[in-house]
Order: sequence, then C-alpha cells, then structure tokens
Amino acid sequence: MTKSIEQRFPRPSVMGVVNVTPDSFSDGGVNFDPEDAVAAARRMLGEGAAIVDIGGESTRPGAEAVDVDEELRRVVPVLEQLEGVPVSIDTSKAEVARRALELGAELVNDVTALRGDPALAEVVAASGVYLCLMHMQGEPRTMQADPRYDDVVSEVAAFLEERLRAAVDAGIAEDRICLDPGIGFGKTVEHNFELVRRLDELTALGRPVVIGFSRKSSLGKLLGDPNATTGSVAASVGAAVAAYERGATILRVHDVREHVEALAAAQAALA
Ligand code: HH2
Repeated sequence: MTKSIEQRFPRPSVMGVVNVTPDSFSDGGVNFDPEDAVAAARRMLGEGAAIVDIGGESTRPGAEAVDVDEELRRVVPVLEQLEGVPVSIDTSKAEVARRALELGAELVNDVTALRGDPALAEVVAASGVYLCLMHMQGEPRTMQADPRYDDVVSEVAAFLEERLRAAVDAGIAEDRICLDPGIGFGKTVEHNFELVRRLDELTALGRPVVIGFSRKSSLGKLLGDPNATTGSVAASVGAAVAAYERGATILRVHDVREHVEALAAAQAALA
C-alpha cells in the first residue's frame, strides 16, 4: 500500500456494499450464499465501484452481535474467491481483519473506530492497510432508542479527531485513515441531514470523509413514512450527491451503477 488514501480513492469514489448476512437492514439474505456475494461484488466492481466492502455482521438498529467463528464462516469463502480484486472488510474484530488481510483486503472498515477490539489497531498498524474510523453513539442493539446530542456535528467531529489521534498513536499512518460520521448510528433523521449539511466541519479534520446514507431509514422517513426501515435508491443517490458536493470523498452504497452515473454527472457539473 504505497499510495496515500487520497491518491488511492480520488473524489468521488464509490464503495459497494456486500453484506454476507441473513439480517442486514436492506439486503439481508440476498448475498448470504458465498456464490451470490462474489457475483454481487464482481458486478459492483464492473459498474465502477473503487472497492467492495464485505461484511459478515449486521449493525442495523436492534441487531445482535455475531461471534468471531460465525463471522469468519460467512466472509472467508467470499474473500477467498475475491483475491486480487479491491476489497474492504467491514469488521471490528482483529481476528476477522487479520484473515481478510491475508486474503488481500486493503481496507479495514471499523464501525467502532478501534473501540471494539483492543487487538485491531495492531493488526492494521502492522499491515499498513487503509482504515475507516466511524462514529457511533451507543451500540447497534439500542442506538436508535433515543439519540441525543447538544450539537451533533461538533460532538461527532471531536470524537473522530480523538479516534484519529488514538489510531496514529497506535502506529497507524495518518495518510492511511479516512473518517465517517456514521449515518444512522445513534442519530435521528435531523442529526443525519445536519451532518451532511455541515460536512465542512468534518472535512476540516484533514482526512477524507466517507458517507454511507445508502438505503437508510432516514430517507424513507424524510419521504413521509415514520415507520420506514429503508430508503429508496433515488433518495440515496440524492443524499450521496449532496454529500459529495459538501466534500465527501468515498460514498458507501448498495446500488453502484446509479451512484457512479449520478456522481460522474455531479462531478462534471461542479468541477
Ligand atoms: N453503515 C452500515 C455498515 N457499515 N460502515 C461505514 N463506514 N459507514 C456506514 O455508514 C456503514 C458502515 C450499515 O449498512 P449496511 O451494511 O447496509 O447494513 P447492516 O449493518 O445491517 O449489514
């Protein structure tokens, strides 16, 4: 990994989501069979994704944790068949990350920002791979119960700055690291949109910002369904383009072709 993360992922880059889970909020079960997951990943890369994010544990609101053996059972057969293509591993477990890196993953996407497993920082530092640090208030089982902030943007920015320092102190090079405000992770609809609206306060931390608004329930709620658990593709694309315009570098999405096309047009119009 000789390139900085900025060189490896120019603005905008698309990260395709492949959940090898029975229970993810929008694609649960669709790619639970390894063959389906591999085909989905290859299709996304063909559609213009810069990388595919492989995850074996759902972090949707209310999700129960899975143990390390089950997570490995889900992701290893997929990673084995994707050796040689750009892969990110969506995990907070050092053991899962270690195995994924052996199989060629180039980025560790940790929704706990190195707070979940004390051994993960060392695995990332030793291998020199890229790292995504994400903000979450609470934990998936309960995080949507009653999220509260005095000022969501300054609190998320302070958290990400602190986790960035912790990662660098653990020996991870700063130019390998990107930051993510964690859309939907302990946040109301208004918190999520405010984070995009004031994204300049997060890009001011000096690291590339990842935004994962794709299909999230805030989009369905915005459009009038208070009980929505997902959002539409069109609403996802709108949020991604707005985030890009406000400075996001990597857009984490389920519907790769639509986002790649929309972002190409947005980039041409805004450049
Ligand atoms: N969102 C999800 C999972 N991982 N990682 C980052 N960096 N940013 C995100 O916004 C993010 C993430 C949740 O979405 P999904 O993977 O589709 O669902 P689930 O957690 O239910 O598998």
